[in-house]
Amino acid sequence: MRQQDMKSLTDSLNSAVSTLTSKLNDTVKTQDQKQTETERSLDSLKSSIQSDQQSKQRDFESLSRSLSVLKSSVSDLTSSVASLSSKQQISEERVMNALKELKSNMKYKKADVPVTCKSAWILYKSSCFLFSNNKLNWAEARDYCKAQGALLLKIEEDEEEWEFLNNHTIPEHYWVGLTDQNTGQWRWADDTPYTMNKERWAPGQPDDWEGHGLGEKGEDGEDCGQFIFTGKLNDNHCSSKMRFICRV
Ligand SMILES: [Ca+2]
Ligand SMILES: [Ca+2]
Repeated sequence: MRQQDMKSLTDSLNSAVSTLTSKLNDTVKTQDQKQTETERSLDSLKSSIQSDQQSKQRDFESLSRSLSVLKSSVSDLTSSVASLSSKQQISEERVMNALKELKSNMKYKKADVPVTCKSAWILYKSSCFLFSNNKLNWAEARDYCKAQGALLLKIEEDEEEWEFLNNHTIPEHYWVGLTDQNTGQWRWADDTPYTMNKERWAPGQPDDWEGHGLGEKGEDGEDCGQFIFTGKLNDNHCSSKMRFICRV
């Protein structure tokens, strides 16, 4: 090869290398630019994502706070409702108690209505008693009480009442509403049967004694009940005149 040709080839090669180098440089530059752009874009995206996340976090926190406030409100409301319900229950109980008391009072007053006794009559356990000063035979005494809208004394089986009667009769004699005149069986003046209780009678009574000679033929016995001075019962002749007890 000739020298001139060599030089020309070298120049041509050099030029080609230079062109290639320049192109390579351009390519690298472009690549760098692209990379930079990509990095920027990535940064921007990151920042955007970060910002979005932060915003979401803020939203979440705000929402959490709202929820907490709401929970507290619901709790307050529940407690208020419970308190109100309890108060209502207390009110209802009070009303019911007041009503019960009122009913009981009304009942008590109703049971207590016949409390007034005519003058000279004595109130005892919702009955009125008249211990007479005048003396009548048994039938007259029975009729007198009846005319007063009352009954010749019928005695309840009640120890306290027995004491009350004793306190007002001893040591006087009083007719009570007992007779065996018509049937031979002891009965009250309202014709209800009497259940014998010997403890209430004087010893040995009733004895239907005939020795006093008060009766007419066949009527000598004793068929009417009385309190004697000891406060015990005795059968006496019905024509005897003595005090008596009416009850209404
Ligand atoms: Ca008799
Ligand atoms: Ca007798």
